Amino acid sequence: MDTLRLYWRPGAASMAPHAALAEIGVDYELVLIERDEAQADAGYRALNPLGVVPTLVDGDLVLTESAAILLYLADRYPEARLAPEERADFYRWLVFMTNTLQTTMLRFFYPDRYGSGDVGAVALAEAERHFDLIESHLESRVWLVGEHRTGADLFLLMLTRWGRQLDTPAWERPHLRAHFLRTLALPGVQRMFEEERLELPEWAG
Ligand SMILES: N[C@@H](CCC(=O)N[C@@H](CS)C(=O)NCC(=O)O)C(=O)O
Repeated sequence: MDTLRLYWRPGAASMAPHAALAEIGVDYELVLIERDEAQADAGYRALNPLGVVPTLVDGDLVLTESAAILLYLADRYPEARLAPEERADFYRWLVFMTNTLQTTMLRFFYPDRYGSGDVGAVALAEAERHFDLIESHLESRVWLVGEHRTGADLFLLMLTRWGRQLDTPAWERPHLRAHFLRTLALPGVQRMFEEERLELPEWAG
């Protein structure tokens, strides 16, 4: 069987699939793609036409989009329980995160790509509202969906970390902070943080 290969960059949208691979415990190979390299490298763009990370290669399969990679890994390795048995809420939160919050964060990080005007400021306010919604959902929950950690929690950890750059950092919300710490303690997440050499905030060290 071929080793799974993940094209990645530290702290990027590859964080969640990277943590998922480590949580599964399967062998994987990491291929670092620098920001400028991704756009310029025709070989990489043959795998990922937009020249972004992540891309997962599993034998003949080439898969882009971080949420799709999580869903694929959840199906391929059911014993890792990356998806709960009841799928509806899992789909809802994962799609909300990738389709709504993640795209808002990208507008916040790269306002120039989205036209003129107050793109960044509007995205900032929107992202704050999205994190508030997740915060209230987490009020009575340990994990985002179901009774154990799923791929949705790995995705949320990634976005909570991205949200450290907002005016009110996402993890200043108490339930989001508790969720971040809980998810951070997972062995696969610890391994991903080490492999990506990501710094932790002081309160999480
Ligand atoms: N929706 C995509 C977004 C991927 C994405 O935008 N990745 C960023 C890093 S977070 C990237 O590679 N950007 C490089 C660039 O835009 O030049 C996914 O979730 O996989």
